[in-house]
Amino acid sequence: MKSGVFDKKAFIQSVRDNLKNLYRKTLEEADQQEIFQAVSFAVKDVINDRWLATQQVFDKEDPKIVYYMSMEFLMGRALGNNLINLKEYKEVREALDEIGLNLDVIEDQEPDPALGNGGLGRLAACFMDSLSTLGYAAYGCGIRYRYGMFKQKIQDGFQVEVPDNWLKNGYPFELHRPEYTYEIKFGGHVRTESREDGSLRFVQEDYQSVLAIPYDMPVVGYGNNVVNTLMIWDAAAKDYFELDSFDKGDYQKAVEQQNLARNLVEVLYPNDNHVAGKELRLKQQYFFVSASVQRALARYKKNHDDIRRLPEKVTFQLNDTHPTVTVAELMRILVDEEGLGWDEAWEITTKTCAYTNHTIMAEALEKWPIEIFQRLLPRIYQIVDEINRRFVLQIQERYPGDDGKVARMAILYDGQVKMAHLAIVAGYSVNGVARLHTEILKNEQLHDFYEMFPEKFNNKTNGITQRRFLMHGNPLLADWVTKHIGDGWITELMQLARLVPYASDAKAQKEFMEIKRRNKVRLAEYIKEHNGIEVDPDSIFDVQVKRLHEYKRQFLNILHVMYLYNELKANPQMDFYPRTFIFGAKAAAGYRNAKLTIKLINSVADVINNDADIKGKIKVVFIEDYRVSNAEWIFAAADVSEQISTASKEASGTGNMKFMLNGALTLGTMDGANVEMAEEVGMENIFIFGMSSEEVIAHERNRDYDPMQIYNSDEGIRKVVNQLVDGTFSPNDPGLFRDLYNSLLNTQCTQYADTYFILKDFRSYVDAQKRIVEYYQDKQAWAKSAILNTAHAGKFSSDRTIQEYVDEIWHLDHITVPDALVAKM
Ligand code: B1H
Repeated sequence: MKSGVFDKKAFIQSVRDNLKNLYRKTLEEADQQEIFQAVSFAVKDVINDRWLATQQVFDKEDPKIVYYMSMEFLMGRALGNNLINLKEYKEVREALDEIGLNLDVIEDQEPDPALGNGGLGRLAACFMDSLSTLGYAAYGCGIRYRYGMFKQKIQDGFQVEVPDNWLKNGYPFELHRPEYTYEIKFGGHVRTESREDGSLRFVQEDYQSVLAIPYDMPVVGYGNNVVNTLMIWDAAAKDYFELDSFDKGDYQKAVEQQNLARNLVEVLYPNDNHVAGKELRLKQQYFFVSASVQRALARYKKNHDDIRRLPEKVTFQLNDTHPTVTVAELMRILVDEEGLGWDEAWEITTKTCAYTNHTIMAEALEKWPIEIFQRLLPRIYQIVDEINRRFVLQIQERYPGDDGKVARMAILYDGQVKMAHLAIVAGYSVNGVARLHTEILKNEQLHDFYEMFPEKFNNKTNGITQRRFLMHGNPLLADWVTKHIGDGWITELMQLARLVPYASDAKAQKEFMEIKRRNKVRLAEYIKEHNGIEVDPDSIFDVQVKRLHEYKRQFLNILHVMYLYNELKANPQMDFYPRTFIFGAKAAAGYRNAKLTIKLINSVADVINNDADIKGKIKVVFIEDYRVSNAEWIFAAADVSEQISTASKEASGTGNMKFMLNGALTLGTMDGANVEMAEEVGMENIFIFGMSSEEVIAHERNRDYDPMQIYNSDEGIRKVVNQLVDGTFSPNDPGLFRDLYNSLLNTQCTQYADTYFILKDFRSYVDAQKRIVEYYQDKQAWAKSAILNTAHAGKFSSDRTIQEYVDEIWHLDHITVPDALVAKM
């Protein structure tokens, strides 16, 4: 199909043709899934013209390319987003409407591609959107997991994990590219031989190999014809066909290789901010890294004959330490295959790789046992060993006699490979993801490295794409914004500041809150349909949706709900504004306290929602299977955004930004990007509570926090804590929540009682909650603050973040794809 002005008739014809070719069906015979497929193929046809044209521009202009290396890409549904970015959303909706089809229903047929856990994976997806929209050449490099993030079912209040078979019906937006297949080698041993010139050659032998086969997915830029590529790798056995021959000596090996290929890309590890440390995970890492680096270098070598100039055209951004073997794989190829000397190869590598840190949580730091690492990746291990040897010499030269430095900084130490150290030593840039986080990295966690390489450290505060999280998720508000300030915000979110004058305008306030109400009704209907719970759209929607983790303190939130309930029970006549507490969260399958917290939320919900005494003034809802697609609706409907992590623990957060953009008021700690949000919106329009990161860090250092003191002296707190074990919320099994109780008070059970300072921050949280309900009842004040939140969300566009990466780290060339080129396809 031709580009340019969208042709309704041609589009519908394309849908009909697709139905005929795919299913031999007419429009009338097809079911909704088939229609989704047919519509998607029609959209892909439009995309492919732009995709081809973009590739032609790449070939002609030879721009520098960023390879965004990530174990996770939490893309969410593509159909609606692609239509938005093609600027065809409304037109396609109308065209489908004319033949009796509803785009909402069709969009709802698409599985959520959930190849990621939470913030880290979703950030990668937002970055891809912004890279295309800003016109930069980029490849996202990852794994095509057969099963993505599990589907969550709630049974009897407990989380049950169900496999996410997202490829079941075939995924229309992926393109199989077997012509870019590469071989990946695991295990065996390294033989050293001499070359004629006397130099050494390293050959891996007796290895097992798998084939890496890429699937490409288009990433459409907004209204600019640019289509970048997400390349995700599938695995296949190499000697598949040789399996038939029993007489072949290597039968056993062939079987093993087949199993390896089968297991490798089977499933995403469902951990957020926590490493599993499983051997298969390391295999996954090397698998996609090796394949991606090979494809990147093949592309480079097609147009360039001097490998020394690689850093001028290629940069690898490491999304956390998970793809850090990139460094060693690049060294291997440069030294072993390109025949460069170590120093030359190191010079290139250290100008090509850059590292983003996403967390300070100790349990998320990747350290591999040397035994596993060496056995699985013998040649890569030799290279890491040499990098480490040279780095240790450098430390000793800089800090003579300081063994502590070596112990703290070496890449190989205590029988472990420390991936963050490798990434920092080899990277030309090390960045944190919010200002506070970067400062903590420099002053605490990575202080030794900061002292040695201050020039590498920089901050890139995270962002989100407004195309998905406002335009697609909240069309009513998007149209309202456009009505007031035009549509420039879609690609320049700072323009939202032009809404500021409307914040004090009575008519604008009324319209804004009316839109919020309609979005609350939309969510209430979703909740009714999926949870069977009635919620009142005129109550305050107080929302916490994010991965379940102790540091994010969903526990604090639900303890406060219990506290409010106690107050209301004790005094049913009290003045009480109706509140709906909405939760959504997946817990890692093996994370016991997290799963128990889900059960607690559901148990509290059962008791409160069914207690006639309180007349429905408090409702508690746990939304099942929180994911990108329902998140868009949830953000749009929130009044209060709960961002209540223990200060210093949440590196940035990005959900916080999505709520802000949609006009919710934040109730949060001074943590992560909340700090910068407060700065943008002003302290009058945000509700901050709790300890500062300095206070938290000081208590951790001094180990002087005693939750028992608080428990003993505060009756209200004591009551809710006791209710965890007195059967109030689990009459049939009063001991059910004992572990949560212990996590607060019992040093026998956890290393430190109340590790995340829940009791310490409790009173301050209660107080902030009080302030926020009072404020809500001043309709005008609230509406003004809500509009100001949207108006000041401009900084938090991932477009701004990506532009900073480009200007300060990647130095990419801007590209344009002219309409005329697209039309020629
Ligand atoms: C974030 C992770 C993470 N930080 C290990 N770290 C994982 C660590 O599977 N693993 O091993 C998976 C994920 N995820 C998040 O990144 C931070 O907690 C957020 O604060 C931040 O906003 C987000 C994006 O930078």
